[in-house]
Amino acid sequence: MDGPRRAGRCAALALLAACCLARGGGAERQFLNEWAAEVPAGPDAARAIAEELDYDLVGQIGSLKNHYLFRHKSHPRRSRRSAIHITKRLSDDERVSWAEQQYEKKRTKRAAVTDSAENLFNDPMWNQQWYLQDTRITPSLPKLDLHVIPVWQKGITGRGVVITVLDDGLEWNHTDIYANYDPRASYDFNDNDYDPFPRYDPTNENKHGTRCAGEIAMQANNRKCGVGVAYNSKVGGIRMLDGIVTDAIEASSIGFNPEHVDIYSASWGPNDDGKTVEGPGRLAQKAFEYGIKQGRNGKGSIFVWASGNGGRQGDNCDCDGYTDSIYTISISSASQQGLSPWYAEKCSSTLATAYSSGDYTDQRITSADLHNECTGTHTGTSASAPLAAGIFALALEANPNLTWRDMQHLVVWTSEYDPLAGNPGWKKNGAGLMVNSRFGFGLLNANALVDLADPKRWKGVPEKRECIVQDKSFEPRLLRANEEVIIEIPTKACEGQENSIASLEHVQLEATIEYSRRGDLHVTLVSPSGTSTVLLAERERDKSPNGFKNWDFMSVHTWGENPTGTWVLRITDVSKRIQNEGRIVNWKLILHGTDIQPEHMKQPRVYTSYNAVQNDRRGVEKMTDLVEDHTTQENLSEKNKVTQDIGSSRNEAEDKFPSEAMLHLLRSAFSRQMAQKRLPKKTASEKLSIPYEHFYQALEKLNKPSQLKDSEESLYSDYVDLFYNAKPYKHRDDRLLQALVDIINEGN
Ligand SMILES: *[C@@H]1O[C@H](CO)[C@@H](O)[C@H](O)[C@H]1NC(C)=O
Ligand SMILES: *[C@@H]1O[C@H](CO)[C@@H](O)[C@H](O)[C@H]1NC(C)=O
Ligand SMILES: *[C@@H]1O[C@H](CO)[C@@H](O)[C@H](O)[C@H]1NC(C)=O
Ligand SMILES: [Ca+2]
Ligand SMILES: [Ca+2]
Ligand SMILES: [Ca+2]
Ligand SMILES: [Ca+2]
Repeated sequence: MDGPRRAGRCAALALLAACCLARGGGAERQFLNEWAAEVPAGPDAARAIAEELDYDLVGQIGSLKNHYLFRHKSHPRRSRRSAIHITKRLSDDERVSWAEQQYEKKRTKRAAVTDSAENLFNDPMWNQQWYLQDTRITPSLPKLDLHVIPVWQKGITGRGVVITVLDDGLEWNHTDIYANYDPRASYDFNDNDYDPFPRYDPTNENKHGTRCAGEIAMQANNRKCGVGVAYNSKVGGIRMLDGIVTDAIEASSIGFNPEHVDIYSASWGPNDDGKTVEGPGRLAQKAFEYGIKQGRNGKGSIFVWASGNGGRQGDNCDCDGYTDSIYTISISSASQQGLSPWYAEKCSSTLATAYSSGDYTDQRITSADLHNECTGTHTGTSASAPLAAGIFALALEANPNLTWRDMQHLVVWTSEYDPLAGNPGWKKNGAGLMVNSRFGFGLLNANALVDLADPKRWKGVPEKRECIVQDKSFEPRLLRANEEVIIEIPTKACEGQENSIASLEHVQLEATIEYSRRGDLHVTLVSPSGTSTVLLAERERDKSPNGFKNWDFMSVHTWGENPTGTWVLRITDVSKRIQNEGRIVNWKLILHGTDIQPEHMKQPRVYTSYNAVQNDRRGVEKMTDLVEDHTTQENLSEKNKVTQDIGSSRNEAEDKFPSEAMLHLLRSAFSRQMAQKRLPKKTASEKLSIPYEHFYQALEKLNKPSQLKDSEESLYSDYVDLFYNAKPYKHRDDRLLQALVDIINEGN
């Protein structure tokens, strides 16, 4: 009788699969090997009972006098049936006035009720927007979102703020976007007209811009798709990726109508193939500088940039001059599980993180889609940057006077370490800030950011200064494999000059390095406070002999530190390729910051548990948590065992050939993205004819590089090269995963 009612409720809440799965067998109880009993004679009697009847005495229950918890020594820890005979034996004892076996109390119900945001909007996909309102009720998932709802509840929804998406066009008449569409923030640089409407084609190649814009500004409460982060902001589209991209087109897009546009969101950049080193050309660089100086009537344009999806290709965003720029707020991704996804790139210029897709079982991002449709499968760092842009729009509504540097300081000071604490690579810098090359300063917290931006609270940061540290007598130094070059850089940070710096923002190392194999170089910089930052990490695929020519390696990891003292630059090559050689020709250290500490930094940053205030169910669901984690782990370890077995027992014959599933997977995924004639075989329209379980296995393997056979690795590599050669593709969505998701969706 309980079952149908619950089922009905599930449907009503549109929590569907997750809900009904979690409810499992409905009314079935899980009994524990614990009994509560009232023993009026007190603790000595309770101890005696425990002894005689084969229990451990756990102790008094809270502050309830004469109530004790007993744990049975031989009864199973959990069972579906109550142990009536044990209960009877206990309650029949004359020293016991009452006894009851303990069972697990489902807390999901209460949790669902306390999800007050659930019915905030009538948009059909609202309940899938887990990164805005956490609807997850699987206890093994952390309870997290971007804390946007509390901002909306203050009436801040992006009103009066203009954002434009630099991409492949915008389907502006989409009924979930149209009301917020701003023609003055829109242009088509591919066709040179004022209409950024995307070019339709059979593969819907140009869906990307519309999806990104939807994340920001989908209308709320219109019974269509979902809800944008800044659902009352104005959004435009710059069509610039659907054609030949030139420096001039980039510059025109970056510098489009900067008095009118507040925020530019870009989810593209140089190829994420793991071997490209490229930054903005002369014009694009000037456009950035112009926007920073003149945009928003001198307060500076806000440029939001996706940090890149080349993780699987061993790429690092330190070789991408757009995300590496001090003018862009570079955003990386975290999965629903609070983990760094497989496509994410590491580098020291990433400022913060927003949610996006992860493994294929993780939920993805909801948005508007081409042909007036909706999607629940937007992926990659592409999907993270627009969420950040939406959050910045909320901050600008709260305080339109924020400068581009105010925004970066706000991000640094309010992003959260706690929800991503389970990942490796965190360090505390000399200013007490937690930072990680995967996530920058952590997960964006919209509520904290907007609160701190409040004009009553935010004083604005002091004027920016720049101090350049050089060694005029430096002679080029030789670099070799298995050796390291250490350069000590003592500085007083321009003390006594008008550009002296006491509190750091960005640090750039501009260097020219010649080397026979660029991808083998590793560069670290240690600050006077002892913060060690990787400015360049190895890239296996980068065999280029071209080195770096006046490249700016940028780091935000020493933000807030005092730069006075000795910096240590260390260049190494641990590849064991002894033929490698080259030299560091020149370098300079560029310190950006302020002469006095910004007001908000005078008290140290206090890190609290991310969900201490809202959404915290960890206490409530502790018991269920344990159980869930237990099963999950068991299953995981079983899975691992299986994989390991396969791994260790694989023979040489197997090693030579990639699995059939892998082959199909690569062909199917890449065929849609490449010119058909360039494919290795006639596979373009080949139907996926492998069982789904194999398909998923292949996908899983691909996501975990360590499980790939050498032959599969090189096959993947060949496909990636073909892919990038066919068309320098600048989109920052996770092309492979996106293609696979599309295949699966079509299959169903
Ligand atoms: C949007 O414009 C396109 C191109 O003119 C048209 O085909 C489509 O029907 C329009 N969509 C809506 C929802 O009006
Ligand atoms: C923004 O700055 C202007 C000029 O300094 C001031 O008049 C205005 O009140 C400020 N607005 C807010 C919201 O602080
Ligand atoms: C985990 O394993 C248990 C026991 O082998 C099984 O009953 C359960 O369905 C599995 N759960 C999942 C999610 O696969
Ligand atoms: Ca056009
Ligand atoms: Ca909507
Ligand atoms: Ca990249
Ligand atoms: Ca940047």
